[in-house]
Amino acid sequence: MTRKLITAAAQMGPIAKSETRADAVVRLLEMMREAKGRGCELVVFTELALTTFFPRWVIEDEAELDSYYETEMPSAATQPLFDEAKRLCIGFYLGFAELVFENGVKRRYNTSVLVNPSGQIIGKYRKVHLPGHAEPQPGRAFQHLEKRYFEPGDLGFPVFQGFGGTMGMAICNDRRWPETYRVMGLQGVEMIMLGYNTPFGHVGDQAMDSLTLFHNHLSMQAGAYQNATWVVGTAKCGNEEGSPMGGQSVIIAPSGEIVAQAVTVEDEVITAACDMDMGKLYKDTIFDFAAHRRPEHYGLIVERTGAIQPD
Ligand code: CDV
Repeated sequence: MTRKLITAAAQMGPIAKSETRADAVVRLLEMMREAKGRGCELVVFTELALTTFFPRWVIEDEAELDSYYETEMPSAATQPLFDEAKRLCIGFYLGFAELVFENGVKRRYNTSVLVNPSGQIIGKYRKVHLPGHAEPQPGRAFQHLEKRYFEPGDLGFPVFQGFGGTMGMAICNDRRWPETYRVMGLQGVEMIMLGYNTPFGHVGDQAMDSLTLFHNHLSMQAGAYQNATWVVGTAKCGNEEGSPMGGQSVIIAPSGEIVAQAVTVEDEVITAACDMDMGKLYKDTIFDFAAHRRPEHYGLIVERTGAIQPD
């Protein structure tokens, strides 16, 4: 019997600065219900799904900055998502800005949680690869100040047992780094869920920026194939406060093939019946890590070429 996980990526159009969390939650609930209506057991929301993408601005006022973060999950504003998930018996991945006090120190993370169909959090991840800058860059229409507003995640890349499989999480820029997938691949991951906010024109080089959507898919398809895992990539997209962001949310099979793709830059639910056993074929053959990976030789090659230092 195959393990089928009917999965949705709930792409989100822009969230205006003036929109409240309650407004965002209403939109997320609508997509959750649509996903359930299409038979889904899991819906993957995006990165920072509750507010506008605030790292595009310099925010000097601490109280204003804090207002973008969640200090508890669920909170009064997000509890309806948990209640509806339980009522509908559907799980979800949700990205949000997290503010915690640890030993009296204020810490900020770009975080996601995995919630099971009983409405319980079964996994938490904090974004490791933070793009952009800590200081505002002159001449940019929009800043990208993730390094200012978050610290790198301190939870590693754990996997979680749930939804009949081995589940992993990543957030946006993580998807460009092979380590993200490989660390979870080495733990036998079968589905990686990730949300992203990818502004066009981020690099400022026209040729590179014109490849934004290509690179989006390239990274996720390679990560899926090379680690024999499903990847669900969910965008926040469209023109948000004047900053255009890429869409093309996707569900990618362990073969590296895209099996569902969004066609708008608005709220849009895409779905796929994911065979969680599909990765096994790849894990048992071309990507049988035990048989074919040679980590003990990687250092030797590095030392001989002198190209880079081994970790
Ligand atoms: N939110 C992100 O991590 N965005 C980055 C952009 C800035 C390059 C991304 O990798 O899509």
